[in-house]
Amino acid sequence: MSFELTKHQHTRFNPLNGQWILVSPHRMKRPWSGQEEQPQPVNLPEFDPANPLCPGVERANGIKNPIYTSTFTFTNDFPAMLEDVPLPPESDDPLFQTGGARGTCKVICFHPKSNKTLPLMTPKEIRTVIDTWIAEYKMLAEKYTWVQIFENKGASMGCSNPHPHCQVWACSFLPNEPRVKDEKLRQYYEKHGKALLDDYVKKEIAKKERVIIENPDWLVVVPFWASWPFETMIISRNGNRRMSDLSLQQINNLAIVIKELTIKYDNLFKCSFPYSMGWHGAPTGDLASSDDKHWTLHAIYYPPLLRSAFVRKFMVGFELLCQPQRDLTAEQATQKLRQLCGKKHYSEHI
Ligand code: H2U
Repeated sequence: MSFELTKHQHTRFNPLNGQWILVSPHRMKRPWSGQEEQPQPVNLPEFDPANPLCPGVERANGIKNPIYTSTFTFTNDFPAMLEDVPLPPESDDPLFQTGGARGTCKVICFHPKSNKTLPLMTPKEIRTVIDTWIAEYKMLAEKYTWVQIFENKGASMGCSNPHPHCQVWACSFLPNEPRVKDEKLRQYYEKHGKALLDDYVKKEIAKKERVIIENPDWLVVVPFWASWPFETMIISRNGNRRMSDLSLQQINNLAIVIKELTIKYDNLFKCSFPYSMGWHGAPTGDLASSDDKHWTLHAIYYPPLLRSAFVRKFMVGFELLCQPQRDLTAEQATQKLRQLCGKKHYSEHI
């Protein structure tokens, strides 16, 4: 019996974090359940006077939002990090180490209407969101080592408010994920003289097995090492290292890619597809001037759904105690996402 990637169990290496995942394709009774979803209508009102993210509504801190007509950014009223706080004393006990943590947290509303999500917005409106990301990023990058732009979409991903929005957390330290990624990317560059993700993009374009969308500026793939069933990455094809490097054309093409990918996601199970997504690029602040040739700007989407709008994957048991495991291979997930329409949202048919 000879080995087949989509048939036989194996492990795959994630070069971005040095971790392995277990792939068990034989557990898929059939390559795809073929289950037809009942479309999930989105019944949110355009405006909810009780929603503190809506235009003109008073937030928890008593401040009234402006009647905004595009994006709107404010400092989170319940920030996980404050700018000016005392630092903990240094400890020489290896078992009770602490570190300083200063930062700020912001909320960016994408649109004045509560019933809009990125796939339902126009490319021009999405461009404005990207412009806002870049503006916030540039501002915070001057002071902070890491600026994390992220969107939690859907209650199942911990999103506390249905109004379309994302968050930006900027901090004085390099958090775990980017710290390990920085190390791995640097080691690869030192060994091969090229950026890992630049090489990866070239290889994925040649192989075609995991490509969902490509244009001259961006590549969307289900990464070879994906652990969530429909995990994807949007990777810069032009060696950008940070959000702040993007040209007008790259921003325009990114808006198109985000719309297409999120329409595909929504069309997969005919629901407003939940996910946690965010951008990773070279560190900033005190690390901005250090060597960053090993970095390539990219976004990662981690969606929890597995089989339907209601059946999600949990990272528990073996995954929590040992390593992530998946049944559906990255290639099967790619096929499914690739063949879905990325132009027309399912709700247009309801
Ligand atoms: P999430 O839905 O991803 O939790 O983001 C909403 C954020 O909005 C959340 O972090 C903030 C919450 O702290 N928020 C305010 O800052 N002020 C409010 O009046 C309500 C919500």
